[in-house]
Amino acid sequence: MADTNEYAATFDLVDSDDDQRISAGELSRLMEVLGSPITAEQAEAAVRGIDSDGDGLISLEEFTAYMRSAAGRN
Ligand SMILES: [Ca+2]
Ligand SMILES: [Ca+2]
Repeated sequence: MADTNEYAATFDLVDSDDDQRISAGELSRLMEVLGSPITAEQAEAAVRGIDSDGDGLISLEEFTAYMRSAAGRN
């Protein structure tokens, strides 16, 4: 069982325009839906923290790496 697929389902939910990248805007919409709205600055900072290749967007690969390290922390 590849846990990439488990994260891919979450990734697809967040990626509302289906371009296979999560933008700061999509992240900010997600947080609003989850009931914890964040500012555009906070969303951009969060994307920067997850974006390892510096293109300003979160790919599934970057998202998976982030979720794995976040899961390993607790
Ligand atoms: Ca997207
Ligand atoms: Ca990236």
